[in-house]
Amino acid sequence: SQVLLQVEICEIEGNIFRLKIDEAAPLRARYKVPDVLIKEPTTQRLFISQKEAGILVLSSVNKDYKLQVTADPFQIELQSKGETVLSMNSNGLLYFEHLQPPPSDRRPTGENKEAAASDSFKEKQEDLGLWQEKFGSFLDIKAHGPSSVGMDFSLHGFDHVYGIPQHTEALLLKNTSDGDAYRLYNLDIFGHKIHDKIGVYGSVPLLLAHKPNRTSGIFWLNSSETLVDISTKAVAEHMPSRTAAETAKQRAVPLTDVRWMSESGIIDVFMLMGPTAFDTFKQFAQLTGTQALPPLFSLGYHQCRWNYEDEQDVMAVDAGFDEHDIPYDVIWLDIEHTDDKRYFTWDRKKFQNPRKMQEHLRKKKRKLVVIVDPHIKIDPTYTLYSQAKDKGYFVKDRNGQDFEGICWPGSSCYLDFTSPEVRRWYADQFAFKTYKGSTNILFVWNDMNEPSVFKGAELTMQKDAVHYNNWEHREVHNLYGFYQQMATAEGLIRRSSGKERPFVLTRSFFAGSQKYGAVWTGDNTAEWGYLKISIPMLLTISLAGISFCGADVGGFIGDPEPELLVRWYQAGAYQPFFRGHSNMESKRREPWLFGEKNTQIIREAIRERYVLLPYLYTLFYRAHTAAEPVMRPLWIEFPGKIETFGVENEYMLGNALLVHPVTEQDAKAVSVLLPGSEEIWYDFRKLKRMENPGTLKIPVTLENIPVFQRGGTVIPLKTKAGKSTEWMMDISYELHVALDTEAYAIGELYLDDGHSFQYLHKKQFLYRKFTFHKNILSSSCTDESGQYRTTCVVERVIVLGFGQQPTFVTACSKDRKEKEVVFTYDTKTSALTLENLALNVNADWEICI
Ligand code: MIG
Repeated sequence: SQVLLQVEICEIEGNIFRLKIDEAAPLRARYKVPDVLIKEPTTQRLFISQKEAGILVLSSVNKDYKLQVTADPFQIELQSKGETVLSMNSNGLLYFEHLQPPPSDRRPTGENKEAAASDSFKEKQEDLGLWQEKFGSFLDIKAHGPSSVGMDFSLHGFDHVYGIPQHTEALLLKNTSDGDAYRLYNLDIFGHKIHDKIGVYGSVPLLLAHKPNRTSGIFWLNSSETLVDISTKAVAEHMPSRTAAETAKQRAVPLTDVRWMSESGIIDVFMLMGPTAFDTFKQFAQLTGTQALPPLFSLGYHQCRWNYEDEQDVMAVDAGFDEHDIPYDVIWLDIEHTDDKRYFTWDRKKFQNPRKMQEHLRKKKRKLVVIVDPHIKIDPTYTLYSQAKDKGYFVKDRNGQDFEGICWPGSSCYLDFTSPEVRRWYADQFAFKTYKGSTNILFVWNDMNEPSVFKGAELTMQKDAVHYNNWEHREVHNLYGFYQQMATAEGLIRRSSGKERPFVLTRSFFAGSQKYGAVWTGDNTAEWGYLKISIPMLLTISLAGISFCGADVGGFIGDPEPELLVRWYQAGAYQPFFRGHSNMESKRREPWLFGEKNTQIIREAIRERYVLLPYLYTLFYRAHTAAEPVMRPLWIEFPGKIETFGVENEYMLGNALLVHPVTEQDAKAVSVLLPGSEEIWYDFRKLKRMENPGTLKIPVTLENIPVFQRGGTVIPLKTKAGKSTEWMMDISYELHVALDTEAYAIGELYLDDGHSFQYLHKKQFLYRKFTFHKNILSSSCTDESGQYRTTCVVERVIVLGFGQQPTFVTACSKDRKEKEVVFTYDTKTSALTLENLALNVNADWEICI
C-alpha cells in the first residue's frame, strides 16, 4: 500500500522482547492499550552485530539472544544461544490496515485520477463494506474505517501450547486449521456450551508454549476483538550444514504457528523468553503485575445464590451453617437485594436494616458480599444516575447521546470506566457515608461487565459506541470489566483510608486483572461435563496470571443431583476461589439439604479446605510476591515429563499437593498419574506412601477425592477447622513432612493479620521455613524483614515415609532446654507423629529424631 509502517524492537530487562508496529504517520492516533502495563518497561541496549543489505542482526548485551531482522520479506527470528525459538511473519501474514479518509472525502489526486474514475463505482461498493457492517439487525458504523492488524509467529520445536483464556476448552490448545479460531471477545453467553472456541466473559491474550527444555510466551497486547489461529505440524529439522547422510537421518521436529488478528489498535507484542515456566510467569507479572494478596476470609468458603431473599433468609442460612457445623466465611447477595436493580441501594422491604444484618454477621465473624453491576438504571430520581448523567460519565452512542441499553433494571446507561475521572468518582461511591447501609464487612461482586447488554449485538455493547477520549468501544471492549474491577477495588481500599485489602470478584477480565481480585468462570451448568471442564478452564486462567479463580460449585444453571454436588464441593475445596452458587430457577441447595450422609461428606470437604488454609494462604503469598500460580498444570512442576503435558483431569496445588477430582458419575476408581520415576508420593489422608509412581488405578468412594503429597515437601495445616477463618486465628498448626528419596523435605508458612496492608507498609508478617534434613526438622526465618506477634504454636508434626521407629525424639528452641517429645510410629504407614509440641510458630527451633 506504500503506507509507511514503523517497527520498533526492543529488549526488556528479564528476557523479554517487545515488537511494536504502528503507522509512521497515521491519519489519527491508533489505540494503544493503556493501564495494563504496570510501568513503562525498562529496556536494555541491543547491539548491532551484523548489518548488510536487507539484514540486520541485533544481539543482547550478554550475547544470549540474537534477533535477525530481514527486510524482504520482512521477518524477525529470535534465537537464544543459537537455538531459534520464535520467528515472526515467517508465513507472511503480517497485516496492517492503515487508516484512510472515508470514501466520501476522497479526492482523486493527479496521477490516479483516471484510475479512480474508472474504478470509483466498484471501489465505493467495496469500501462501504469496510466502513459499515451489519450484524443481524445491528448496524456497526466504523467511523474511522477498517483498522485491523495481524501477524504470525512460529514457535520452533514446540507442539504444546496453552493459555489465551477464556474458552470452555481443553488445557492444550487445539489445531484450528479446520475449524473456528480461538476468539478473544468478552461476552455473556447464558447457557454456554462446552468445547467451544468462542470467547466467554474474559480475555487474556497470553499464549504459552512448552517443550521439555523451554517455556516461552507471546503476549499480544490488544483489547479489541481478537482471533488466534493455531497450527501445529512436524517440519524437517533445520540443519545449516547438512551432509547427505544427515539428511537421510533427518528428524521431523514440531513447529507451532500462531496467528493473531485483532480488529483494531496497533501491533504491540511481548515475547517472554522464559526459559522456565516460572520465569515466564515472572516476566508476565513484571509487565502486568502479580496477584493481589487476598484477605484471608476470601479463601474460605462462600455461600451464594440468586437470591438470598431477605434479612431473615440471610440469618437462617447463616444459622444453618452453625447448626450443621459447616465452616463458611461469606454470604452473598445477588441483584434482588437492591431497590429495583439500582446498585448501591437496598430493597427496603426485604432488607429493612442492612447494617444490623451486617452487625449480626460481624459477630459471627463472617462477611457479606453484594453485587454491583456496571449498568445504571435510567431514572432521574436515582442519584447515581442523575449525577453520572450530569457529569457526562456514561458511554455515548455514535451520535453523542448517552448509550442506552436494556439490562436488569430495564433501560440503562453504562458507566465509562475507561475514564480515570469516572473511576475516581465510582470508587468514591463505596465510601461508607455515600453507600448507605454498607459497613466494613461488605465486599463487592462485579457482574455483567463484558458489558452485557440485552438486545445488543451478541448481547454486548455496540462497537461504535464512544468512550473517553473519543475511543470507540471496539478498541476497548475487552478492557471494560478490567476497569470496573480496578475502580471497585480502589473504592474499597479508599473507604478504609488505604488500610484494608479489598475483595472484588469480577466476571469479565483482561491481562492484569489479577491485581484487583478474583474471577470466576460465569454461568456454568449443573452437569458432569461442566465440572470436568472447570479444571482446564481454571488452569488456563491461572497460567494467564490470575491465580484467584474458581467455578460455581454445583453448577449455576439447573439442579445438580446430590452426587454431582458432592463431587463439586470436593473439587472446589482444592481450588483457589471456593463459592457455591445457583440460579434463580434452581432449587435451593445449601449443603445440608441432601440428606445426612451428603451433608456429612460436604462438611468434611469444606473442613479439609479450612484445615489447609495456611498452605493455601502461603501459596497466595508466593503468587503475590513471585508470580507463581496457585493452581498449576502438572507440566509446570514436571517440565521434562512429556506424559504430563496434556494432563487436565488432575493438577498441582502449589508444588506439594496433587489433586485428582472425581468428575464421573458413579465412579468406582480413577486413573491417576503420579509423575516422576524419582518421586515419592503419599496419600494425603492415609499418610501412606504410594507403592509406585506412574499411572495408578485408585479406588474411590463418595467420601472424598484422591489427593497426594509429593515427597520432599512440608505442608502447614491447622489442627482443626473452625466456624470461619476468623474463628481459627488461634488454632494451632500441624506440619505434614513428606520425605523424598534422600529423606529430605522443605516447605514454608506465611502469615499475617489476614486483612490489612500492614504486611506491606509495616512489614508485619512472618515468613517461616521448615526443613527436614538428617533427621532434624528445623524451623527458621525466610524473610528477616518481617515481624508479627502471634502466640500460635505448632502442635503436631507428622513425618511421612520415616524409615523406622525412633528411640528418642527431642525438641529444642533457642533459649529453652531440650525436652522430650511424645511420639507414635505407625509401622504400617511409616508415619511418625509427634504430639503436644507447643513450639511457637514464630520461633526458631529444632526437633531431633
Ligand atoms: O445472567 O445477577 O453470572 O452469577 O447470579 C444472570 C444474576 C445475571 C449472571 C451471573 C450470575 C448471577 C446472575 N447474573
